[in-house]
Amino acid sequence: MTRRLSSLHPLLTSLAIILTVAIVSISPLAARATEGVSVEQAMVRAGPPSLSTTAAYLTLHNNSGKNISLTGAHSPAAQEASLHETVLSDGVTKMRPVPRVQVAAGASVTLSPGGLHLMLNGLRQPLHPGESVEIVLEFSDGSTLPVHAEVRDLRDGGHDHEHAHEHKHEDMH
Ligand SMILES: [Cu+2]
Repeated sequence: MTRRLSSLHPLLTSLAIILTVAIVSISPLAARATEGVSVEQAMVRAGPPSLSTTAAYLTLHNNSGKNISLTGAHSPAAQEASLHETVLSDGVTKMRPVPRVQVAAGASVTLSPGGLHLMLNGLRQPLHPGESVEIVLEFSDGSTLPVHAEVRDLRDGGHDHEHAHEHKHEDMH
């Protein structure tokens, strides 16, 4: 897959360090549909209108006989999407880019608050609870899988780590 640096929106300059590591092509791939992989519980975190970055969560089921990896995503709702992981390091919650998330044959992997997630950077419009956001998942075999994620207000359900995570996105330089 060709990886290239797209022009960065000024609001995203603080995320440049992340993006240079975890850049994902924003060009939709003319790829075949993913076979044998299903998605459940796809959701996107709602936020205030000023929010330019948010996270998406979902559960992947690999019903096929082959291992496959989620390698990225794109969405019409955001300028960029990338795979991230929230980790606790020396008592501080940080997030870091993840190049791929393997889903072994017959296995399931959940992207959830406080762990693996999809970052949506450069939101094109505010996301309101109840709306649906299309996210196209990209896999290691070159296939893609479009999913519809429901926008949910997850702020009240988050714990301290997740709040720290949200702030980290805003404060990262
Ligand atoms: Cu993140």
